[in-house]
Amino acid sequence: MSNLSLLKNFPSSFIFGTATSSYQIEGNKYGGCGKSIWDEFAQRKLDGIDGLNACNHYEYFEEDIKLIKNLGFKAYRFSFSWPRLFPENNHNFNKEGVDFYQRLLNKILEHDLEPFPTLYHWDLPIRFSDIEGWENSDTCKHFADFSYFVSHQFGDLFEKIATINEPWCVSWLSHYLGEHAPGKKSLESAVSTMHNILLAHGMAIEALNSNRSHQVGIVLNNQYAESFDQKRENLNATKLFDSIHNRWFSDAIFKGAYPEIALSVLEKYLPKNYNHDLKIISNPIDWIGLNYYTRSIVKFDESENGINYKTQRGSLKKTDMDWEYYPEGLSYFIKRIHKEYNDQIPIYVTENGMANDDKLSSNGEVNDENRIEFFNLHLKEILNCLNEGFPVKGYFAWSLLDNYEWAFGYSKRFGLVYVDFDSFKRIPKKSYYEFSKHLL
Ligand code: IFM
Repeated sequence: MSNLSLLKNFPSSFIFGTATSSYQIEGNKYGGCGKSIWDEFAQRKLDGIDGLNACNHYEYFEEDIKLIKNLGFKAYRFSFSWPRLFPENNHNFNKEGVDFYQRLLNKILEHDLEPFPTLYHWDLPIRFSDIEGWENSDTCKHFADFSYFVSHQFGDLFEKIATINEPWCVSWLSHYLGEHAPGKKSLESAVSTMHNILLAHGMAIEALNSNRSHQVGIVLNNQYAESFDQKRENLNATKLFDSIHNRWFSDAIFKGAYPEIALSVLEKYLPKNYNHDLKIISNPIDWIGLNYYTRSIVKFDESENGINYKTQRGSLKKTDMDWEYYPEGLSYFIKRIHKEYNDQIPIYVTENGMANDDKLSSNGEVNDENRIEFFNLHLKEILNCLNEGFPVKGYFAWSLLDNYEWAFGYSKRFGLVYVDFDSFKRIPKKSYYEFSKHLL
């Protein structure tokens, strides 16, 4: 049986926290929240299973912050909901929404936790669909205004802030693979979004810092790319996958350029002035967030559009998402960021965790041994990185609560805390107690 006794070996300055996002937990039927692209996508593609109630964090947030404190954690990563703050249009803010985040931030600080807000975790207000959402660079300008607003309203209550959560999901997963809102399946749409979401990030840095000085970061989801075998065609396919999934975003942010191998296929869909935008995209950041979950096995697969690869799962132990446990990938990316991109940048593992088929037992407990094993394996990798001198500064478990897992609705449980979605009762799982046992 695994345990988390390795937690005692982390330096006291290391920040343990947990992460959530607005649409996944708040419940958009509360507090005057407006509709987002996810509400529309849920009606169209997910049989109406949406975030209307989610975990009702809007009403239960005080209990949730106490749960984080009682874990022994030091930080809370959450996101601001753009449609909650601007439900109707881009000019009139929702006072209830502003009050909510004010109360939330005050509660976080009252419990001596560090807030780690994110400006965008996928709930784009539905009105932007009229202008094709992130495919239109006007959305970037509106996002910069929104960023300024957040800094102006709440900027005295936090130091660090992330602009975008997982730009690959916002673009490729949502506009090429069609699995997330808005559910498009077009290479052209995906590439416009891959560029604009980064432009929005760069413009947000300027907007935030024009109000006051912040420590700004961005959160990238890196997925380890393993070639199916050593055949040249599969090795090349793996490089293409890596450059679209991972390097596109990190090269642009740190080097102000897109990787050649991805450009050879995607450049024709980029706007003419993309090199000019890359100067904004590569505005300096103060920290980088790394979300890490799994690896993909990559094979050559010829396609007319040049995306000549397909991915498959390997034979390693899997989570309830059918994602393989591959902890080695986490230290691989920590080292890669440090060695290939920026040896000064503080690295935060802003998400890591697993879906497990958790069941509430008759005595009211949730025994999620698998999750303890998963955390232990990944934390071991981080500890090794720390011992080798890599600047990893924090680790955020995904997630505090079981919540709305996007296209999977409420069927996948990622929480340290079990949620009964009818009564909103919160029940800490065994993994929760395992963290608190060693951290408190
Ligand atoms: O639930 C998501 C989260 O919103 C973004 N990162 C991955 C998590 C698990 O799929």
